[in-house]
Amino acid sequence: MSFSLPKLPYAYDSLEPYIDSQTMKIHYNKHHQAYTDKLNTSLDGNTEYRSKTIEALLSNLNAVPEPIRLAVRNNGGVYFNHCFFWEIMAPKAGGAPPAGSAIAEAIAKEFGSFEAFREKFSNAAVNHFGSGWAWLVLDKGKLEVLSLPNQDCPLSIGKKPLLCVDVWEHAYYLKYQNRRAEYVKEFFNVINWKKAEELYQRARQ
Ligand code: MN3
Repeated sequence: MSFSLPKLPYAYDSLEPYIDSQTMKIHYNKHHQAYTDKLNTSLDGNTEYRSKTIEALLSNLNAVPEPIRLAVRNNGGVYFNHCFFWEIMAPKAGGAPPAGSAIAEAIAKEFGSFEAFREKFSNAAVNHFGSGWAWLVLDKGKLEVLSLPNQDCPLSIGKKPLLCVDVWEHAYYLKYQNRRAEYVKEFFNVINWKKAEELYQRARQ
């Protein structure tokens, strides 16, 4: 058993023009593949951990032997984050979550409106210093927007991920160069709210 690159749920060019085909190809085939390989390598001496789910590993890092804990946190976190990121985007998606959906109602309740949420999430992504990710998570039944540095994953701090955007430069530089704010604005055109709704329904149980 080992961790493998998940199947991309759409074609490389299907998130155009918001996420370009070349970025998708490199991000998925090169970056995510390399993270997957590193995760497996970091478990070479502890192969029993390869049969656990990545969620189980990241949710309980203290159960991972100390000598490989940091490597699992980093390589496992970045492996999971990318698996999650591909799923939370979709072609012909984006906009606001469907009216009446549980996540739409929760967003309105927590942030006041979808627009207020969009602003908060976008600010978290744009203003995050250096590499990392912005997230919408469920924490003890409450929605929260946060950003985490580098490879860190909300599962490792007890929060349930519902949405994320990768703000490492490799995620946007080919198309947007230094214009992270424009990338984040366009990201809203590819958010898979159907998936986010499924995750929210599961997370709040
Ligand atoms: Mn990335």
